[in-house]
Amino acid sequence: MKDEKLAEEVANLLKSMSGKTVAIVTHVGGDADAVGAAYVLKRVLEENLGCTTAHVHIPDEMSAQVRAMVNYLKLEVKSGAIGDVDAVILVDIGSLEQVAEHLEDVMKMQGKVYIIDHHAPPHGGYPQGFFVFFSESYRALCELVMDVVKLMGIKLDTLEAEALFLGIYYDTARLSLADSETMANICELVKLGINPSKSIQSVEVPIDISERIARLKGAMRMNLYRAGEWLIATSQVSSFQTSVARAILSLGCHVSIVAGEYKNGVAVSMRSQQDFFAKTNINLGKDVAQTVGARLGGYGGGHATAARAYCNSTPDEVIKLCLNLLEGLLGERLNRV
Ligand SMILES: [Mn+2]
Repeated sequence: MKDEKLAEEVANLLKSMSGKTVAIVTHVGGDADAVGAAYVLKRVLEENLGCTTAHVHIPDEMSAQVRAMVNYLKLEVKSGAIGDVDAVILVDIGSLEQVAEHLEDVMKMQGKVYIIDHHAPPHGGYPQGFFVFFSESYRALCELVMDVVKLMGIKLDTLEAEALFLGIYYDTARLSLADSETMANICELVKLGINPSKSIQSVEVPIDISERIARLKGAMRMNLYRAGEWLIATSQVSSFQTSVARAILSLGCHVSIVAGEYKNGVAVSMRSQQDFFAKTNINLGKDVAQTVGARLGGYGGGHATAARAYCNSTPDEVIKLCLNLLEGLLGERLNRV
């Protein structure tokens, strides 16, 4: 186990929910990892631990893939307010702003808010009265949930195993970041009766035409910079920034930064290659997204090679700051290619 002490603490937390009503809240829009973890936690709480009810909330809008996974699992997602519950569990959250429309409700619950995560807490930490259970040694939160379930001696059914598999599969970039322990966990899930290709097919949805256009426009509008051996590409699109950042990275740059208007401000998504992080130790979540969000009147966070920030600014300004930060971190000037 990557962090047995943490898994034990989470197990004890879940056991303490017996007889209570719980709201489980994912980050904005959810993703396979957040949904997989929320689904299994809900099932374990309700079926095994005597929790009265555990409602799952996914703030804001679900992507087509998240919706497909929710439907496949037949997971009931509560719309509307969190309401009157005994405890709130935030999963895979990264930063408090990720609860979006539920922020006010969550702040009112201080003392009864529990965060189960594999993201580092934001710079300033979480407010008083929030209990944080996290370890960055887990690539996917679903892997921590798997350890917790194992410690409690609970046997997963096939659909629960599939939910964890999907979370681990996508949060490890389709297993490309999986270590030997993760693969051993996958084997255990397979023994529970899952069929990986069937699970994956059930949540893979064809890319929507507007997302295709965003990716291609993003490529057309690209600016390219070089610092020594590193190539950094930037672009602007008015939607699908994350999808575009991923697409541009796959073209061959080491870092991609894609910004665009979002609600009343700007969203910026960034991605980097694993070897860029390995050699430079630049963590996009901690070193770039958090700083950009904080300096430009918003917030940001994420992982070493995948991060996002929301800012009160313009796309040009946001990209400029990202490039300045990278220049400083690399200690080398960026030149236009
Ligand atoms: Mn995750």
